[in-house]
Formats: sequence, structure tokens, C-alpha cells
Amino acid sequence: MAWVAEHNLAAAVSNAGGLGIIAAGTAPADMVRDEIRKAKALTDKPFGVNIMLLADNCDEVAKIVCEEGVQVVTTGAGNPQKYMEMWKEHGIFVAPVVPAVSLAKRMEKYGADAVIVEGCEAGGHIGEVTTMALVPQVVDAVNIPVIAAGGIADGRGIAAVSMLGADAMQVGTRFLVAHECVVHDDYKEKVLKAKDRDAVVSGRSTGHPVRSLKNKLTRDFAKLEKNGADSEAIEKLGAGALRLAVVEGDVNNGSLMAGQIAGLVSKRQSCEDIIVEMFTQAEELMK
Ligand code: TUI
Repeated sequence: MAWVAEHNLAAAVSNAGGLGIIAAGTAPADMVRDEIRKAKALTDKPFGVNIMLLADNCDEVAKIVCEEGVQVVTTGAGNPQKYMEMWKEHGIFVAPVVPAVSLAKRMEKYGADAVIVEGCEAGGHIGEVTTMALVPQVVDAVNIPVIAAGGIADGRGIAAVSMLGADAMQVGTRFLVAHECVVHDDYKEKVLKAKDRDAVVSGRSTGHPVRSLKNKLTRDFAKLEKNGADSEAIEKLGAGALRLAVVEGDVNNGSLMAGQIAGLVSKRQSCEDIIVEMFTQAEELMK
């Protein structure tokens, strides 16, 4: 959740009993360091940093998390194998996002402490398999803890992935509308109004599919892809689009990344209320 998951949201989630994550995204390395320090000032609880492996500067960010004493690292959009040894030497808990069983097994072999199994219901950059199908297959394939992600926004989701064998869960979309989340208000309104089929996938032809709420940008993507535009033209359209939505509130040309579960997200709450409500409901269901 680049731009979205900055120090305020991460610290609020950690203070509320979750494990908040700062998403480094494509931010300059100095900014990531600054975000880590600002989160430390807001919470004495552990929090993590997500490293987006398509970013040009991820070698630098991979070192910064070691220097800053970050306790947990998650990764997305690639294979973090080359950093694993360094992170383990620094005592970091490493949990890569994996969209497939094969990568989950490889990550276990290279020393991952857990894997985040993300189904294609999720928002942002996604794989091809659903949470429902992928989680039990990874649970059977590895011996490290499995964290389920994609399509989880209430206690029923927590209970469901628990039944599939997950040990923990990652939640993104519901926190987009949290009071502590800095996302522009117009983006939040789009999430609150979204219905079941509004979170669509763009960019399949580039090999980097991204799920976001339908708008002018997703229609422009669809036109380019239908006309067989090359990957460069498609990726150019996407460049900077997330920042445009999150910071400027441009809900037409910006990328409103959100998961399919946006249709279930209907109220603004504090991070604490979100976490308490989700787990109270899950505990009731799992009695
Ligand atoms: O990374 C994410 N979500 C993201 S990253 C992002 S920035 C971006 N923008 C445009 C195009 C591409 C990225 C926006 N949202 N979630 C975790 C995630 N990781 N989902 C899927 C994966 C993944 C995909 C392939 C992880 C590993 C992987 O491995 C391929 C390989 O090298 O084996």
C-alpha cells in the first residue's frame, strides 16, 4: 500500500494490537528512513516495512531496514531471495508475499519466517489464484506460519482463512478508510461506495496486473490493452497514478487501488475500532 501505508497508519495499527506496516513502494530511500523514524516516535510496539521489489532502489531500502533496527520485513512483487541472508543476520522477521505454492516453498527453503499468501481478490499488484484456493495449498506445502491476505475485511474473513489453516491474516482495503489513514477523502468515498464488481484488474498484458476501482484510468487501460499497445505505453499511463489518487484525490485519472472486498467496507472507523470489531466477530463465530 505505497503512499497509503505511511507512519501514521502503521503506528496506529500497531498501537491497536495489530502489526502495522510501512509500505516503502517507490519512495526515495531517505524518505523510507524518515518514515521508520516517525513511526518509532508514535509507537513503542513492533511494526514492519514492506519492500516493493520492482522499485529501482530496493537494494538501498533493504539495507536501511537493517540499519534502522526494523523488526519485521514483508516483500511484494518479486522474489527477495538475495536479501534474506542479510535480513536474517540482523534478526529481522521476514515474511514475503507469495502468489503461488512454488515461491512459498522456495521462501521457506531460504529462511523466511512466514509467508503472506495473497489471493487475487486483493488490491494493487496481484497474482492469479484466489485466497480460497491458494491458502490451503500453501498450508499443505510449507511448515512455516501462513498469513492469509486478499478479501479479508471482517470477522467472517478471519474465521474463513483460519478454517483454511492460516495462522494470521493481513488486511489492506478496510484500513483505507480508517481515520488514521492519510488517503485523500475523495478516494475514501470511492471505497465506501464501491460495490462487489467495482475492483477490476488492469495491465494483465504487461505481466504486472493491478487491481483498482473502476474509473477513467481503468477504462483508458482497457482501451490501450484492447488495441494491443506495448507494455511501455501501458506502464507509462500507470506511473504516478497511485500518488495522484492518494495525495491529490484525483479519482478519475488516479489509481484507486483496492481489493474486491471494498464492497463490504461501508464505514469510517479508527484502526482500534476496526481491529476490535473484526476480532470480536471472529471470536463469536469460532466459539
Ligand atoms: O506487491 C503487492 N502489491 C502492490 S505493489 C504495487 S506497485 C506496482 N505498481 C504497478 C505495477 C506493479 C507494482 C501495488 N500493489 N502485493 C504483494 C504481491 N506480491 N502480490 C503479488 C506479489 C508477487 C508477485 C510475483 C510476489 C512475488 C512474485 O514473484 C515472481 C517471481 O519472481 O517469482
